Amino acid sequence: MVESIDSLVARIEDSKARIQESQNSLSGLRVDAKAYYFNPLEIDERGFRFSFGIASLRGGSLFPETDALTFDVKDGIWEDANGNTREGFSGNVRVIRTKWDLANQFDLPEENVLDLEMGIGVVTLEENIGNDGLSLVGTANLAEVAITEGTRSAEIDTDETIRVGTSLGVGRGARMHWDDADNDGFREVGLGTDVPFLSLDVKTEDPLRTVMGITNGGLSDALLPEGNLTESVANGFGLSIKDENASNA
Ligand SMILES: [Ca+2]
Ligand SMILES: [Ca+2]
Repeated sequence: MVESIDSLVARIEDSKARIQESQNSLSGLRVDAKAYYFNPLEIDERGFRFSFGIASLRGGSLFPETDALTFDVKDGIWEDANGNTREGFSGNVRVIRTKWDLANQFDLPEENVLDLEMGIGVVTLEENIGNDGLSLVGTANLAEVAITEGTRSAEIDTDETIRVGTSLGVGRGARMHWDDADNDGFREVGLGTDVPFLSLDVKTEDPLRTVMGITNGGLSDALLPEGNLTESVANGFGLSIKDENASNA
């Protein structure tokens, strides 16, 4: 029996779609794992870097970041695990540190962010700036724990996350954030600080809504109009905070 060209094409298209689907689900699980690694001093036009450790994992679905006895120094220009570029200096020592994706663990709706970070013996020295923000941090913690809660979705233009942590250690830190992690054209801008016993970072796609929420004890959100308020106000002045060229804009 000769199959009609139309049905053959339909079957090929169907197979292609299924292959793409399985590739997408696999790429979501891609894990960069290193064990007993030693990367000796590397010097080139981008700067210098060296790292070694017992175990380092990036990209797992439940534990996207885990380090066991790792030592990492970078100077110059580098790209981080999320594809962001930073320039400056970064030095990290981690006896044990992990991030647990609780939103994934408990099958929360996809837009929810709920991360728990835990570390023992963590030294952080950051003096760098990049496309996603800037960090000026010098901390040494015997133990640290932090929780991040909020939303992150290309379908939402008012995403907000807050990260609150506590630690037993010394040092200070300041951060500025301006990444657009969900590529929806609205940068998640914000500030962060580390002081003894407290670490705090706030990121928002709608700074005006966030500031009004903070100044009104969080009650205003239900009373405010939907959509990105900062953008609405900017539009009133003939301006826009949205990058229409972003891939999910
Ligand atoms: Ca968003
Ligand atoms: Ca965004």
